Amino acid sequence: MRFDVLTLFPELFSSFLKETILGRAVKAGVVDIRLVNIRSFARGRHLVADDRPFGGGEGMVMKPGPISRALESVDRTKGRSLVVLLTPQGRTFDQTLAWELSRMEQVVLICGHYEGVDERIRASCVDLELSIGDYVLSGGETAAMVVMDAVSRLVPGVLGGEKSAQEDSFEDGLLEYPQYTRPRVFKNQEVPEILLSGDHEKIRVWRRTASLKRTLERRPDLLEKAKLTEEDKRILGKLRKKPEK
Ligand code: 9D3
Repeated sequence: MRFDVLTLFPELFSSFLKETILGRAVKAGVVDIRLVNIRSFARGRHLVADDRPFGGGEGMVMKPGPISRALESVDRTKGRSLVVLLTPQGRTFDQTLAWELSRMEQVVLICGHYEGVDERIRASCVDLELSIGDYVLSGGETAAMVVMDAVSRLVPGVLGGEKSAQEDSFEDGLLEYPQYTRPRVFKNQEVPEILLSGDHEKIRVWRRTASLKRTLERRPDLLEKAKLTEEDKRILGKLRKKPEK
């Protein structure tokens, strides 16, 4: 899997790439990340990459030329490749999209900044526009990190394989059950007795029930798309009748 990140601020990525799982995946050669500085494709003595909006208004817009030339500098001849523009107007990124992107050989991420990118880039070069959620960021760089983090851990060989990624919360569409470690008592709160019992079947049912309860209480919207077994449906029925349990 290869990511090409087009940005005006490549330095923002350095600690992210050094300190995360992604950094390890890069070292292991499973993921390749190339940072392309858009500014180095700008022209003139001042390498200007942004300009005032036609029609007037606040802020600056990223010029199409530098982004277009940066994109042309990226080798896109080696397999399935997708050009993604990170923008507040995009489709909201989620785990389903993360799986789809993980099946690409190459994802080119264009990070906008200022008020955004000249519309003609979107129209002529972009395959997919992505937002990471309904809040205002100052640019696409942090969004690109979010996308690379979520996608790369699904690539076989990154996290210890697809298997562990599949076991995660959101893969069955439910929230995770609560986790505990030592000590057994912390600030007067005890670890649920059942987790110390050694009865693996009881623990499994307790955890599944806790997952379903949390999802019902906090994210009932997730239950509509969740992969539920007959056992889950039975547990949910009980929880809906006795929500205090
Ligand atoms: C406050 C400025 N806005 C109103 C005129 C428009 C605006 C322009 C550029 C708002 C945010 C941005 C920068 N954001 C991104 O590039 C971005 C983003 C985001 O802000 N939220 C969620 N996902 C993404 S992906 C890229």
